[in-house]
Amino acid sequence: MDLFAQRKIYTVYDITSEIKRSLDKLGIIWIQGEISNFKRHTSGHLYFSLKDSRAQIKAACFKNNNIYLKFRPEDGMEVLARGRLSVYEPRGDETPPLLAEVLEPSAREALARRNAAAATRAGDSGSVARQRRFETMRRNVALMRAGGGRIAVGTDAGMANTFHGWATLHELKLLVAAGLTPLEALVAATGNSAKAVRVDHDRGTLAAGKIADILVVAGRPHERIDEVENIHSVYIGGRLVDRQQLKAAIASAGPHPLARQAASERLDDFEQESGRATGGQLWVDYTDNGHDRSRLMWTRSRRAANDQTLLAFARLAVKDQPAARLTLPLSGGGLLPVDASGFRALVFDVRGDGAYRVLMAVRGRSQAMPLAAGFDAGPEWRQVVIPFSEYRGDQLPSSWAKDLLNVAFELGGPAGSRRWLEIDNLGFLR
Ligand SMILES: [Ca+2]
Repeated sequence: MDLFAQRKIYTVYDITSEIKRSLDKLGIIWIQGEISNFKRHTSGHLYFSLKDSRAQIKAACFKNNNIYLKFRPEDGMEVLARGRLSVYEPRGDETPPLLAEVLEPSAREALARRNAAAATRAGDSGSVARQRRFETMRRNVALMRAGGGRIAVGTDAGMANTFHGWATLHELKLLVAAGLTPLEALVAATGNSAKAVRVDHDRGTLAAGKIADILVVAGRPHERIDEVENIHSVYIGGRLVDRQQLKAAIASAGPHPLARQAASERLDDFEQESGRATGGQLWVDYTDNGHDRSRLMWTRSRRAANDQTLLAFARLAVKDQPAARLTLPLSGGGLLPVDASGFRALVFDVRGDGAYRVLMAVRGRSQAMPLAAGFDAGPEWRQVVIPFSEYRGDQLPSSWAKDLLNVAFELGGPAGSRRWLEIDNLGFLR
């Protein structure tokens, strides 16, 4: 066998071009990292490196791009850079591979700066009081640990001025500063948290049969808690999360490309013992706001033996256009859009006392401008079919049925009036 015949030999130019082509294929990318070796050249171009705990890459932001920067980049600042990776053939390894067109402070950096500005505004007395309170909390943690108390880390969601997710990691560091060992801090945020909210049967520890929501960290956070931030990979329900794609989606200006779910034909027949809809969602009520607001009462009712319905009564407020609504999110939590484009109509059985509206919320549209269609209901049960073509709304995109978030039944009417509505067998029709 002639080994030499199989050996492909590149010229320097060819291989450099090959690298360039591979990099071009990546297209526009976003990179998050910390600025180091920052230099502003007399030409106006910016040169720096972006680094994290394990790697760094050289970058440049040319004058025509950086004149629009709304902040002063400096060493140690965490930023998001948008640009292309490239190589300039005549000077291969001398040119920075990352050519940044856009530079912006990372969300965490922006929040830290806003908080620092707020602390300055609050003045010294405010920050002294805050420090004293923080010191008390730190001592309490140490006392609880010494007393054998079990310490659990709660959620940071809903806490104003915290960067959700990262704030929890930061809390682990604070627990260690308060006297916990790094391992105890990790247990506080995993096994102990799960026990505290009684979900330890399927969460909190790694074991066969438990839900695989796993954060893989590069390093030894049980010895050095700082390393808990070196996130290597994230699994949700056993599936690897594509973090690059997620970061790019978060950084993009448009709506996030959330995966759509296929709509199911049957939405709710009101027979589930849990009280949830057929797909597991919870119905949500809404009434207008204000001093005199509409009241809405709703419950399961019985249509026949083994056949239940949803029965609603409303007493409408004395105001213009009072309204009470019952809303069914089409996916759990109403977050993921649902694709109902394979269907042609909404169908349901209904009884009532007059005219009503069905509203549909579409992703990317304000909830204040839902699609609407009217229907009538009398004292006897009847089936109502509302073709998608009957829904009306301003600037309606033709593909709206691909992006549905929820369906709502609205009980409206004259100020101060009383309405009722009973529905069953709600679904989509092919
Ligand atoms: Ca039923």
